[in-house]
Amino acid sequence: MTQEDLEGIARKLVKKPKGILAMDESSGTIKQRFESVGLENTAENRRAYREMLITTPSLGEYISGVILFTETLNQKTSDGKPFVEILKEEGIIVGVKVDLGTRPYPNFPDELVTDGIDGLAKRIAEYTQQGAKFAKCRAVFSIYGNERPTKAVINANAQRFGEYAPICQNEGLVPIVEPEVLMDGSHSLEDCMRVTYDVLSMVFNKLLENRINFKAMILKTNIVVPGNESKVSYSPDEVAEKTVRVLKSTVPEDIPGIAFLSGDLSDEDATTYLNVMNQRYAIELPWNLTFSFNRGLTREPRKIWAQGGPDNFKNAQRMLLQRAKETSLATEGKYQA
Ligand code: 5MM
Repeated sequence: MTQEDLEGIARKLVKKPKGILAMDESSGTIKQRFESVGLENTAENRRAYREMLITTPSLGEYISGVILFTETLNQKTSDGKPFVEILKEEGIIVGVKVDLGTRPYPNFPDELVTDGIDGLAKRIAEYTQQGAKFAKCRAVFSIYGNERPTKAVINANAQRFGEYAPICQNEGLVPIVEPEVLMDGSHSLEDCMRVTYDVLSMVFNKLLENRINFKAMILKTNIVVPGNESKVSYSPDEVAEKTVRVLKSTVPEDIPGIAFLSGDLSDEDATTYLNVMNQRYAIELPWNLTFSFNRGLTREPRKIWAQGGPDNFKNAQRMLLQRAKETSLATEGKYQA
């Protein structure tokens, strides 16, 4: 795969009016999501759930790419068709989560660093054989007053992105770099703004130092919002203005697009904030602003599907398509609640 090929894939992934469906929950995360809808976390339930998402008719109208968990790459529908084939037929680009989760950082209680750089090139060779064209690696940062995240942990995670992204580009995958400032806690909008600025600045310093081709990568990050325990609320205009302000001062112009995660936001808020950013700022921004939601697209479909039966299977797919359509409209600032 040449650098031009990778640049083309990156542009296609963020081209409006489409965005990315992140369905790459690791086994621990999907356990929690299944438990909340009364399902057991078995390998067959995970496969069947992902079959429901992937076989949604016309998904490719709104979705440019899906991020799969590694176990899903090789899986098939109940009647034996490989998931990767179905996605290709819909024109959807296949991606894979390549990080191996997080672990505590020694000497820094309650802070996490991302694992998965060791042996990455070798694993990527398998994933590209299985049809993957892009990768995703995520680091998480939680805010606790002015104490956390520490500079050391921001630096450690940024360094990992600086290693991960060139490996991907050299081995033929477009890297999605996902630094996520978590919503957990009572911090203010200004705290989130400050930390998101610090994190993105350091991440892009490390990427630059490591000679990444910015045209062949995608940034996936959080919208700038207060913590989920904060009592203060802000208008979508304020959220959009703060988010865009941070991005403008940290993200290089060569990046083709920024795909937001939905985090702990409601479906409605996540879609509205993306919509307002595109309505107010799209013209002046060098990158496309789109989505790479997990919860914001799959929360409602999962609840419906968990009730079981063929009608709920179809209704869950209708709900996924509806959420994908609404969020797609938001990439063009045309969403109306
Ligand atoms: C689906 O969750 C993804 C993987 O998380 P774990 O490693 O914890 O299982 C996650 O990276 C996800 O792609 C992003 O956070 C976006 O999801 P949301 O729910 O924030 O839109």
